[in-house]
Amino acid sequence: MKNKFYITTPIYYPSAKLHIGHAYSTTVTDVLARYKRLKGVPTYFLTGTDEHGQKIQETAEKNSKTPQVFVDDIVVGIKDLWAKMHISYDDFIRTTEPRHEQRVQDIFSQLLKQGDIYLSKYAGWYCTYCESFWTETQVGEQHLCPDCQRPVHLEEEDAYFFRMSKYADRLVEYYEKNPLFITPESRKNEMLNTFIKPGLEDLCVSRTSFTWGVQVKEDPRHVVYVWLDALTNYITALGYGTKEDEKYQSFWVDPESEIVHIVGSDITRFHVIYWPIFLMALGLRLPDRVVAHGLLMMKDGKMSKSKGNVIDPLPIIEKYGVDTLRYYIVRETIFGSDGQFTPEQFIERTNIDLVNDYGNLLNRTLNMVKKYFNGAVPSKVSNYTEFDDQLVGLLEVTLSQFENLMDQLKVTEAYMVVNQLVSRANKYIDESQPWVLAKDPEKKAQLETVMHHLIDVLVTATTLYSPILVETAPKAYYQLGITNPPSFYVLKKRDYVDGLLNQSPQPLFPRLDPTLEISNIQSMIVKK
Ligand code: ME8
Repeated sequence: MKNKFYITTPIYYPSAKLHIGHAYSTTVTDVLARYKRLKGVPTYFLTGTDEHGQKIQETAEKNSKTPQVFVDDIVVGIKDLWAKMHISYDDFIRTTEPRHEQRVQDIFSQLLKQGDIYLSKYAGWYCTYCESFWTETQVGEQHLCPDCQRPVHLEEEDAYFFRMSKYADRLVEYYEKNPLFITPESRKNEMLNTFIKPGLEDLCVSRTSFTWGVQVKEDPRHVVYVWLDALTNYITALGYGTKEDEKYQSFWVDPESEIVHIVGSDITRFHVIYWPIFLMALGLRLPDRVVAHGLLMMKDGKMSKSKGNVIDPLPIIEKYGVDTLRYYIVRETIFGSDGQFTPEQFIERTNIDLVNDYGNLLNRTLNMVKKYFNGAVPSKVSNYTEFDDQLVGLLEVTLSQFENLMDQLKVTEAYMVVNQLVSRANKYIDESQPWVLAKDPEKKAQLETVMHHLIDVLVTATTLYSPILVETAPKAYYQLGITNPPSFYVLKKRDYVDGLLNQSPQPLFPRLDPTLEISNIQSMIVKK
């Protein structure tokens, strides 16, 4: 296991307000970054915005703003959303910042000089919305963009190209030597079969039909086409190519740093083909992992502003709290698969996992510790029953399984393991029947054991949930009497429980009334 961690989200287009899909990638990335910090691993978390391109230029014009003013306004909203969602990024890169633009110009110059980039003509089917050229086969007889299904049009212009094919063999070799580079596995096969085996086409890396981009120094009619501009953010943000490049040295160059890009399945191709090839051409190290997660759909298909079925995260957060949304994002859909957002599932997930299981366990336990022991948690004790043994055994297993799964970036599965521990502890209360033990003075030690183990489970669950439940975990720690939340290391040693004094129990999550809340959430869907 490497001893440093660099994790990134895609940099989003500030062409409109972000929706729950963008919040999805950013939240999962945040949870992974917080988990690594909990383990004491030096971590750097980057997010940002991809601000150039024809679509932004056109949208700004429609709004009677200059592109810069237009993106500045949107970015304020994006940063506000991330603040409300407690996204703990270390840096927010904007591709219009000089620290990025200057490096993109240098990179373009280097690649041009060394012959990887050449001038030619581009003719192809172009989708303005996706800013992508497509081949004849991809657009089909109806000439529709394979991504967004909008009509495409033929375009020809002078353009610079990157010689992709030159690096194809080295790329395949990298895939073979690094089996975890692309996950899930199915995406790797898709890349190999759809794009690489048929022969990698050279990539257009400049445009002359619009001006909102990084200018090519050697040929100022051209601006750098978005993907070469966008992908390089992952190194320019660290200070690549400057004198102040400590972060770049530490988190990119150092082989002890694990580099992970979290992306949606819609942009996997750019991250696992073009990005590693650009890096090879620049003679730089390649990332360790590109994790392609699935897309969150609505009942009527893909979420899109033009369809009018987008969920804005803000009203959800305001009404139900940020932790409920963060938890739903991580837990509802297996990370990697496509998912569907429905109000019904959102409410059910909240009520079952957070209200009934975790919240209730805390409440029941603290009420009993208060009633039987005046709020003071009984200190370490011996086991009396098979249920004690089973719970303690499960607690140990949970810690190691959780760590193992999180380190493999299997976030949803990792939290399923925590849920199982919490459910088991609720069952343990029913099996141990503390209210019966409390009636018999001879069973006092046994009752102490039960309370001790329950608190142990609660501290563990709270700590493991803490990367997700950023607002609730401090409240739970307070009620548990913990002033210094344990690190993952302390948790594994399990030497924090003695002598805690619990505070009065307060419900962590209010139960949601399905009939009321389903229509409430439905009214939050942003119509056209
Ligand atoms: O593609 N479900 O930006 P973008 C889950 N600027 N995730 C979703 C989603 C959904 N329904 N919709 C969007 C771009 N996302 C480029 C990226 S990176 C160098 C440049 C998330 O604003 C998901 O991560 O269109 C997807 O890949 C990304 O937002 C696309 O964001």
